Order: sequence, then structure tokens, then C-alpha cells
Amino acid sequence: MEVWLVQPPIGGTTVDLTPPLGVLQLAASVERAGHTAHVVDLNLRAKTGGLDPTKNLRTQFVQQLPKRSSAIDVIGITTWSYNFAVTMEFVEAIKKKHPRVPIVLGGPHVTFVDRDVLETFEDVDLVLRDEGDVTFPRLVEALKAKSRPDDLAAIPGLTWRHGGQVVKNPSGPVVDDLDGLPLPAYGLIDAREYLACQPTLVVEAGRGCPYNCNFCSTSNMFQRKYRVKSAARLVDELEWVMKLTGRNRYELLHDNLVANKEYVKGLCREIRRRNIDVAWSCTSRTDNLTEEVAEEMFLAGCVSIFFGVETLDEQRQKWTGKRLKPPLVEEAVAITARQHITPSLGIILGFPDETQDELDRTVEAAVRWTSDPATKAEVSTAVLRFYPGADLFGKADELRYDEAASTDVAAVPGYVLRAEWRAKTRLFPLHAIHTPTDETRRNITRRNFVRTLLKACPQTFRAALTLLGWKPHALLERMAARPLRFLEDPRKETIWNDSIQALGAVLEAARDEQPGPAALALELLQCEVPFWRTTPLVGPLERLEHVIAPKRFAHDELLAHAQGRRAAPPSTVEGTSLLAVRIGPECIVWFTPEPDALLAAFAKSLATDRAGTVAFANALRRGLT
Ligand code: B12
Ligand code: SF4
Repeated sequence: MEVWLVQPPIGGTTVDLTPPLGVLQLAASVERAGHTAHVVDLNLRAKTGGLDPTKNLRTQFVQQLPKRSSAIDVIGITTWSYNFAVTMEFVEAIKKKHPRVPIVLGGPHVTFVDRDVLETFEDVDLVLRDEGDVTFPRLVEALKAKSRPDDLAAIPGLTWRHGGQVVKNPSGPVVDDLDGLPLPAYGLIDAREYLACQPTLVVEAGRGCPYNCNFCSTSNMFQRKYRVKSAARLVDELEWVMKLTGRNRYELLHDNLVANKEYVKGLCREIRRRNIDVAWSCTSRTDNLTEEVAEEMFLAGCVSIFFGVETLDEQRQKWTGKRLKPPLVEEAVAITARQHITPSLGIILGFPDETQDELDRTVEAAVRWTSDPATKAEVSTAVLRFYPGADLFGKADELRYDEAASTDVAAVPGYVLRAEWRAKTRLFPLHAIHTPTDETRRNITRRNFVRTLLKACPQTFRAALTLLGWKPHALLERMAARPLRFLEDPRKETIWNDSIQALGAVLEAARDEQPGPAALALELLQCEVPFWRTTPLVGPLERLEHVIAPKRFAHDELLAHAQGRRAAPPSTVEGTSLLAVRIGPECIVWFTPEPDALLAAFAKSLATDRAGTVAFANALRRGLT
């Protein structure tokens, strides 16, 4: 059988572009069963210019598959809630072109809305829930044997139509022996296309998290059963992909790898025993990590650990069912940083009845972690959403279509949910939301601000809180009073530029009330985002741009003062200017008494050796910050 497996676009930027592992894993199982697998990654196409969002998407979707129906025996599509609307556009277009080819949906979205899907969309033939490694090849065999009802009825996790009814077969066991899985079909993609966008590849370490937080769907998807590949198998797989692609930076996928500390220690020992030069990251709960494990992880090449922290408010931790203790969260962040591993932390904004106080607590911690030179954390910020499979989805009847929420999840830039699908909030839950319109806009606005400032200018963000004495909610409210374009046009550039300019405007306005602190914060902003007055983030530039601004304070003292490490205000400096130059997306900052001469030298050098000049200037920049 010719089996076509499709990964629809998932939105986000090219930095989020990793090989579609679920689809590659299924492709390998299908091939092992003797069929021919093909992979179409529409996510890759969308992010690398292979799909033009201004032209008819459906026509372009059809062009990604063979013209003749005889070349396709079955189409399997992975589904996420984030992009289910675009996925259904694809399904409809393909069904029209190839009406006799069965379309099977699987993955984390349809696993929990299987009946709704089959009752609503006649173009979907079958939904295969849960993990598809064992069941999908069985389904392909059943389709080959002309879909006899007895065969279909025997496939665990299948939801199908029979005699005018939707039938839901019971779920089967999860895949216990992950070592028995074939290696993912990396040969069906060109890893270089992904690596051109970001440096990390993915290897699945295992599945299943034993906890059950109310906003998370994975615990139900993988039935809360913690499973891992044996250390030997996982490292074999890692070495295999490394050899195949020549890359040594990996995410070891598992929702909560460190839940089994002994396993992780064994894994680290195996990596060291084989003396592999690999840099890897993984996920842990903050209360699962210990100093001893973190040290082993560092020695085995771990460079980053992701922790879903969600909130620093103890009551809210209880509400989510996650029950992390804020002091232990701080401890895990400190341990990770001490072991020279980057803490990567996820926070959530927009909980029901969120108080200013709880928002402040979480954002203050996030600002501290990202701006603290000893921690250098990365923080990702999300708005609370109800995902199918999560306990919160039990309240799905509270969801209402919301334009801002819908625009926020455009899986392809500019995609607008069809009017007739807007009432189907269980099927398209991310185009809908549980909060009233004003609150939704406020939460998305806050999320955009926090996400941007933590990445672009954490020192200025911190200075606005510590030096001007604003609480996060108060700062964010002041910023939100400005005209913002990003709710209607949520491209990265718009979000970034709007947020930074809003912060700059608020700090400038504060000069009347608090001239001293505002001047300090504005100087930090000038250092972190020199082009904030014009366009902080731009696409590739053809020409050199520059900014020269007076430099008034000793930089190290200014930073230490804003971070609370120095009580006295920074001393002032005379005759030094800040020179920032930008060519392409690169932006380089110098402090110099002779900005004009340095600028001229830079321009001359750039004209003769562009790459060398940018590399040199970047090395200087790293020395400065
Ligand atoms: C890697 C990953 C990503 C990567 C990209 C992955 C990619 N495909 O390109 C990145 C980092 C970009 C990402 C981002 C996000 N992610 Co993510 N991500 C994951 C993660 C950790 C692993 C996915 C994976 O490869 N798993 C391993 C493979 C083997 O499993 P699988 O894909 O589920 O496939 C199996 C089954 O689902 C099934 N199956 C899958 N497809 C099909 C198709 C058919 C036909 C069949 C029969 C079966 C089947 O069989 C497969 C083999 O058993 C999962 C969590 C998890 N543990 O799965 C979350 C997960 C997929 N992400 C999720 C979310 C919410 C997000 C974000 C929205 C997070 C956020 N708040 O910003 C963003 C959204 C993207 C964006 N717009 O930026 C949710 C999705 C929930 C949902 N219902 O849609 C998950 C499930 C995590 C969770 N806690 O709930 N993510
Ligand atoms: S949020 Fe993390 S700890 Fe909670 S159930 Fe999901 S994966 Fe497990």
C-alpha cells in the first residue's frame, strides 16, 4: 500500500521548526509492515516559503500530493488543536481531488474529539486514537483487505462509521516496549531543511507523565504511564541520527523525563561511557530535579532543561493540580544554573479570576530569572487554553468563538476560521476561549508584552520594576494604553515592535514623575534595543543603519543597580557615546568616545569583508553584555 502521512502547518516561527516525529515514527512502522510510506510536511513548506498564504491554500495543499489517485492508497494526517482548522481545509481539498482515497486522522487533537469529528465531517473516513505505532499498520492492512467490518471492529482505538452510526472501539494498551519501535523514518525528510531554520533535532526518549495537571492533555494521551527507551537503545538512536545528519544538538523528547532519576543517571552514564560529543535538552518537573542528577546531566552534555512552572502562586498551583511548591521551583532554577545548564521555564497567564497579585508574583520571578546574570533563564509565556484531553476541557461548554483568540493561533499567516465552523467550539477550541472578549484581549496583550520584553530587554523590564517601583500588572496596563496593532496582525515583527515601543513610550512619559530612575531605565533600553524608536525588529536590511546616543552611566554599575546588587546609583561617565549598527537582522552595540570614527571604520570594513566584519563585531558584542 502507498501510505501518505501528512504534518499540517502548526504556526509559530521558523525557530519552532523540528522534524515531525510522530509522522516519521508512524512511517517507520508502516514500512516495517511492508508498505511504502511518504511524508509531506506542510509545516516545513509553510515556514520556508513553499506555501504562499496570499494565494489559495487549498489548491496548494492538493499540489503537495500526487496527481493520480492510484498513487495513493491511504492518507494519514496528524492533528493538533492549534491547527485543526487548517488541517480540515486540507482534508476537504484532498477529498475533493481524491474522493475514493480513505482519510485517517490521528494524534493529540482527534484522540479526544473523535465522535464530534466523524459526526461533523463526512470527508474524514476514520479516526485512530491514541498511539498509532501498532494500530495504524493494522488499519492499513484492514483497508487493503477492503475494510471488512470485522477487521475494523478489532482495531483498538479506532472510531469509525458502521450502519449509519459512529462506532468507538475500546482503547488498547499503550506501547510498553518502546525499544521495539523501529527507528523513525528520517530518510523520508531532508534534515538539512530543518537545520537551516534552527540548530536542534529531536529524538523521542519516551512517553507518559505520571502526573495529571488540569490544563495538560499529554497525561491522558499517553495514559499516565511513564515509559522510556532503554539507555542503550536511546543512545544508539541518538548516534544513528547524529551520523545521518552530522548534527550534535538534540531535544530528547519526553514530557517529564527526569520523573525517573535513576533512569536519567543511567542514561547519562551511557552517553559518557560512549564518549559522545552531544549537546541535549529535555523536560523535567521542578520538584523532580536534584543537584546530583543535574550534575550528571551536565557532565553528559545536557545544555538546557525545560520546566513547566506555570505560576508562582501556591493557591493556583493547587488549582492546576500541578502542586509545585514555589520555593522548590526557585531551588530547581538555582540548581540548574549552578550546574551550567540553561533553565528554560514555561509560565501561563490568564487563569480564571487571576488576581493582580498572582500575576505579579509569576512575572516578577520570570523577569528575575531572565535578567539575572547567574541564571540566564529562557522563559516562554502562554495564555491558558482548554485543550481536548485536558481535564479543563470538561468545561468546553464555556468556550465562545473569539476573533482575537482565533487570530492568535493562525497556523498559516492570515488564516481566518470559516464562519460556519465558529460555533463548533469543541472541534476548534483554540479559535474560541473561556474568557470574555475584553479579558481575552487583555490576556493576549499581556502575554505578548511579557514574552517580548523577557526576550528583547529583560534588564530594562527589571529596571522598570525595581527602579521605578511599578508592579508588573501596573507596567503592563500603562503599556496597553497605547495603540497596538498586534491583536489584528500577530506577526512576530508587529508584536515585537509594538511591545518595545510601548515600553519606551511609558518610560519616556515617566520622566516627568521620576526623572532619575526613568533615565536609567531608558539608557538600558537604548543598550538592549538600540533601534526601539524606529523599528526594533526588521527583516534583512540592504543598508547599514546606525544610532548614536549619549552614554551617561557606567554600564556595569547601571546593571548591578537595576538588578538590586548595588544600592548606590551608577556613577556617570563623560564623553562616551553608545554606537549601535545594524545590518541585516544583526545589531551590534559599542560604547566609544569616537562614534563617528568607529562607524566609518565599520562601514569600510563591511564593504570589503561583510561576513568577517559581522563575525568580529558579534564577538565584541558578546564581550560587552
Ligand atoms: C515536539 C513538540 C513540539 C514542537 C514541534 C513538533 C512538530 N510536530 O513539529 C514545538 C516546540 C514547535 C511545539 C510547539 C507547541 N506545542 Co508541542 N509538543 C511537542 C511534543 C513535546 C512532542 C511531539 C512528538 O513528537 N511526540 C512523539 C511522537 C511519537 O508522538 P505524537 O506526535 O503524539 O504521535 C503519536 C500519536 O499522537 C499518534 N499519531 C500522531 N499523528 C498521527 C496520525 C495518524 C494518522 C495516526 C493514526 C496516529 C497519529 O501516533 C504517534 C505515534 O505513537 C508534544 C508532547 C508529546 N509528548 O507528544 C507537544 C504537544 C504536541 N504540543 C502541544 C502544544 C500545546 C504546543 C504549543 C501550542 C505550546 C504553546 N503553548 O506554545 C506550541 C504550538 C506550536 C506553535 N504554533 O508554535 C500539545 C498539543 C495539544 C493539542 N491537543 O494540540 C502537546 C501534545 C503537548 C501538551 N502538553 O499538551 N511542540
Ligand atoms: S504539565 Fe507536565 S507534569 Fe503536568 S501532567 Fe503535563 S507533562 Fe505531566
